[in-house]
This record gives sequence, C-alpha cells and structure tokens, in this order.
Amino acid sequence: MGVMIDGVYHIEDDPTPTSSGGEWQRSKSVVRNWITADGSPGPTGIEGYRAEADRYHLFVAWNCPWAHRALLARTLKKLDGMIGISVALARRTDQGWVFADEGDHTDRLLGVQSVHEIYSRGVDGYTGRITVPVLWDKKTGTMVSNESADIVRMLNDAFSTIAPAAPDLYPEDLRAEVDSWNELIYQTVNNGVYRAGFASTQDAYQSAALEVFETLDRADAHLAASRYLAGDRFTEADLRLFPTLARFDVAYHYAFRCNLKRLSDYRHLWPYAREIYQLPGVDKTVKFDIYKQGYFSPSEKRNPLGIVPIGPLVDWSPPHCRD
Ligand SMILES: N[C@@H](CCC(=O)N[C@@H](CS)C(=O)NCC(=O)O)C(=O)O
Repeated sequence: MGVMIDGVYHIEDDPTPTSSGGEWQRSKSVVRNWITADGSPGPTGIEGYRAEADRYHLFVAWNCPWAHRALLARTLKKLDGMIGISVALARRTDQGWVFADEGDHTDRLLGVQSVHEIYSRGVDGYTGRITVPVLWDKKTGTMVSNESADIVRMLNDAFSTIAPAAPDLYPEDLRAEVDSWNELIYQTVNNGVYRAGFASTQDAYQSAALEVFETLDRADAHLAASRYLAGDRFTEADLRLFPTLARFDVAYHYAFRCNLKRLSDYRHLWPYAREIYQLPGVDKTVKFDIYKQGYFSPSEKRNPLGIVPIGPLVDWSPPHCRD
C-alpha cells in the first residue's frame, strides 16, 4: 500500500495508522466533482461533467465495500450498459490496488497496471490515499470523483433522462429519514467494522465492535415493522447498509472480530439482506470468495500467514418472505 504526494506514489510502511487512543481513522476523499444532467458543477467541484451515455467509467475492486456502493447504484439505476467498469485484484500489494491478467482483472480502458497510475493521470499533483472507487471521465481523461457517497448520489440523480426508468434512491419526502440512517450506519457500521478490525488497543476495539452491534440490533428491531430502513421504499440508506451486511459473516465476523452475532442470527435483518441480494442484478455485484481473499490477505498485523478460512458457508438463496 502507499500514498501519493504531489502526484508521486510512495510505498508506505504502516498502511493502518491509528490515533494515540488506538483508534483507526479513515482519511477524507479529495476529488469531489459531480456529473449533473446539464454539466453544471453540483454541490462541489468544477463544471463540465454532463451526464452522457458511454462517457464515464468506474474503477473498483469487488471486495471494497465503498466500491460496492457504486456498483449497486450502477445496477439499480440500470446504468450497466452506459458506464463500464475495470476491476482491480482483491489482494493489495506495495503498489496498492493493481490490475493483472488474472480472471477479469485487466484494465481495458487505459491499459494501466495499478490504480495509482489512474490518479497520476487524472488529477494534477494529487496528494492523498489511493482508494477505490474512482469515477473516470473518458472524454476529458480526468477523475470525476473518488468519494462513493457522492458517486451514488450522482448516479441516482444525473442520468434520469437518458437511462431506463429506475426508482429514486433519495426521494425528497424521505430525505431526513435517509440522512439520519446514513449518518448512523456510516459511523457505526460501514466504518465501524473497520474501526473494530484496525483498532490497536482493547478499548478502541471493544467500543467500536459494541457500536456495530448496537446499530445492527436497532436496525433489526426497526425492520420488524418496516420493509426498508426509511419506510416502504428501498433507498440509499439500504444501499449503503448492504455492502457491510454482505461481508459480515464471511469476513468481518472473524477477520475484524465482530463476533457477538452473525448476520444470519438476526430475525429481521437477515431476510432483509437476502431480499436486497435477490433484487435483479444485485447478486452479480456480490463475490463472497473474493471478500475472503481480500480480508484475509497477508497482513503483518492481522493475518501474517495469509491463511484464508474455508468457511463459513452461508446460503443467501432461501426466499426472504418479506412481501
Ligand atoms: N471515502 C472513500 C473511501 C474508499 C476507501 O477507503 N476504499 C478503500 C478500499 S475498501 C481503499 O481503497 N483503501 C486504500 C487505502 O486507503 O490505501 C469512499 O467512500 O469512496
């Protein structure tokens, strides 16, 4: 793994820096332009990224939950035919995320070997971490965004006049409800599992792991009487919870020690997760074996021998019975 400083990539010794309390902190995304229907700038960034078919491309890794958000938005907004993808290998290297002639992990768009090359081509003098997902503009050869929350929002909003009809993931009347779930889920679940898994003290681990289960318990209780998090429509809040749920039993439960319960122990959350998995196209964005390869890849601190466990076997196919 590494970081880029003024456009130059540097290999890092310690890829998981923690604060003095042993708490792990995620760095902020810095490339935050927006695709809009008419090319206007959007809430941040510069103008010129107009929604057009076959103009944009996503660089992702199957195991990355943040990239998974973008892949889910692409599928659920029926944009698969107009936004292509390049998929980096799950295993990270000194060069960070890399492409290779293994499976379907070649980057056919730019022909690069690593994601850091995309950052040096697409952002002038970039300084920061080399993360996926990356949303790329083929027309100008520049990076639109490396922030998954923004990418989900723009795929939801910008393409509605040129893409097939698809549900609004951030409907006006549910925004307050969606925002409040988003905030809670981001802090305590999406990022919470990483704060548990990357903590370097018992206290930091314990408080992060307990928060994960407090929120999952709360969501489970809520889903007893509600079809989705923000009511009877599937929204961005559900989209953002799902990548963590999909990785929970096969990866976080064991690799990140989030082991008070398994997802499959939850009475309502488990059928809810299966319902989302069974939405058209969603199963194609989920790769359980690759999650294991990614989360159990060799790491000096967490898995020095790089041994990948054989289980658990989790069956996501039984009917969800939530109709
Ligand atoms: N804020 C970013 C975070 C993305 C992120 O942290 N991605 C991870 C993979 S799961 C990554 O690429 N990490 C590499 C690194 O930090 O060096 C987003 O949500 O898009």
